[in-house]
Amino acid sequence: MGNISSNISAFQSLHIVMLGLDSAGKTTVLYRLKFNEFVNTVPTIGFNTEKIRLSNGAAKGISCHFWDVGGQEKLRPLWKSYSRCTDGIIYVVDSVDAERLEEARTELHKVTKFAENQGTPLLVIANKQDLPRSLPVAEIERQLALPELCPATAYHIQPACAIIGEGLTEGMDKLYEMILKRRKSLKQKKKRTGQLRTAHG
Ligand SMILES: Nc1nc2c(ncn2[C@@H]2O[C@H](COP(=O)(O)OP(=O)(O)OP(=O)(O)O)[C@@H](O)[C@H]2O)c(=O)[nH]1
Ligand SMILES: [Mg+2]
Repeated sequence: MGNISSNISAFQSLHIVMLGLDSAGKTTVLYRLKFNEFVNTVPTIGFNTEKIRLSNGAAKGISCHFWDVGGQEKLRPLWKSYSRCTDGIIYVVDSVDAERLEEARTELHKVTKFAENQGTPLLVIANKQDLPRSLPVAEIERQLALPELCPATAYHIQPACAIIGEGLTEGMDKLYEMILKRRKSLKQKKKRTGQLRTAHG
């Protein structure tokens, strides 16, 4: 792929929305990426937003504008508007909370079905992998029914521990890769449509 950061201008920010049930670890991920250290959080009422220049991995130097929306049930109706026209969606899951995986699946499938989100690349973070009873990613992938998502939605599931930041660089690299791929294919599609229009006068 060459120098990955040359594909998106250093001045252009990617718009990323972070969703997931309450207590999954979204805000912990956000501040881990921002400060590269653990920050104690309180439940998010509304949203947090941060502009972050990624400092590691293949996406190093890329600027991202993150929107971290609260996951409590009463806040979930907000998810739709926050996920409109984003470059990527991060969906954080608590890998220990087996009882709420079905709820997490229902909410995730709702989000990816909004017309605006069809085809928006999805990074699922299987968080809290440091805890002894955490489920393996393959099991989480199955329980979230990720293979049943709309075929246009590229996804990657990443095991992680937001407390120490493990897995976050790999996850962001994959998301960035999927975003670039989607941009390229949308550009080619636009070009082909333009050529067809010219050919048919
Ligand atoms: N053991 C462990 N705990 C974590 C991890 N990530 C987050 N937590 C803890 O999980 C709790 C909830 O984390 P938050 O980041 O506030 O969760 P959230 O998804 O933002 O929750 P809402 O704002 O309510 O939607 C906090 O006590 C975090 O310290 C992790 O990787 N491992
Ligand atoms: Mg939060």
